[in-house]
Amino acid sequence: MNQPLLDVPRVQPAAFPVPTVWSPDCVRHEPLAEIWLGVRTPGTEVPQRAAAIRTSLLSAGARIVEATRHDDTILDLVHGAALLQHLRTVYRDWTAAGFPTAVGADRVVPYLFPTAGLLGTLPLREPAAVHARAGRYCYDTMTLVGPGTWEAARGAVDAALTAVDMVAGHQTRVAYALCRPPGHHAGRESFGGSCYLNNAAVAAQALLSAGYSRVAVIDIDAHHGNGTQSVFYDRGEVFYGSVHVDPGAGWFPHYVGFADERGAGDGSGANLNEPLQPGTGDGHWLRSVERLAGAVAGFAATALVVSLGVDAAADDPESPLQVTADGYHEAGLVLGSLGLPTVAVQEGGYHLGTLGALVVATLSGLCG
Ligand code: SP5
Ligand code: ZN
Repeated sequence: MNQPLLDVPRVQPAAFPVPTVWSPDCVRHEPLAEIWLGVRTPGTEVPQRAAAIRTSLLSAGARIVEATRHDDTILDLVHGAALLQHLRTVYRDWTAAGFPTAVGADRVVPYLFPTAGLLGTLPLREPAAVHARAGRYCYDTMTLVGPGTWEAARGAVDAALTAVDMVAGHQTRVAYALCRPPGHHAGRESFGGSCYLNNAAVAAQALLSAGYSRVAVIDIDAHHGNGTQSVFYDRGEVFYGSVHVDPGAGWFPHYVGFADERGAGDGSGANLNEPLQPGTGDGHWLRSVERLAGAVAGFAATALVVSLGVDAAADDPESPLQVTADGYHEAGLVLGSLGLPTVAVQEGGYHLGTLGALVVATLSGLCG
């Protein structure tokens, strides 16, 4: 009776119905910084993000499954061999060239970009210098490469592929891949926006390869997923829909994510963007999510990938949207009511104090 608190029986949380897949390699990526307007600022896409999400899911009673290693078959269908080779080797080559010691550059950062304006009609040559190669695939100065970046990005891909295995194997209708680094800004042969390999595109491709003939990717990250859009833009079997802060109002990715981008060729009509004004909260944001869900139904998708970024939340430092945890839960319910086999993939979300609860709120809606 001296320590009555110890006698209180431990209440086991109700089992959380969405399994979480994760790879311990995902915390090996430590970008340390972002070069923002030429200034070295602290990184926002930090390893603690994954730990915070994991902690919230564990307290909610989620089962955590370790990702299994997958070969490159699906990855090679999404990304070009040259980008993969670059990401695998650039930090080693950068270090061998002496940049960490000679100039104090402990991470790979580009200084020159081979834009169309630089090249005109001339061919894009492979540069001899690794510091030139740094800008060959990376399109911004915010997405640094360090010693564990490749292993983490590859581990995130394994997590997405393992989540697809669980859904395609009918072990669960909804699975969640706790991917880090995020992926939706990475294109077939390009990367940026804190993304290296496109986990959601890999999940969509894996679902196609598993026999789901029409796959939808719905992206509720605060930013437009320009990488995912570009991977599937001219393909008719994958629908991409996104709700995000309007790039036309001055927000990343600035050049892509407008409402008139509807797909091309075989993919005409299979792309839908819902750009929203800064300051938008639950009401209008959820109307956009509902329009996206309606489009998924109209597309007759047989499987769904959710690019689950929680940076549209009001507390988030990286976006001006004002969505609440209830809003995220509602979005989960709207997408969950489609009843499709679903793989949710973690994208952005940077407020360490709330992002775990936002993920839990969304997933608990998704599974109905
Ligand atoms: C996956 C994802 O959410 N990527 C977000 C990429 C947007 N980054 C734009 C950065 C804009 C400036 N932020 C200032 C941060 C200073 N450290
Ligand atoms: Zn984002």
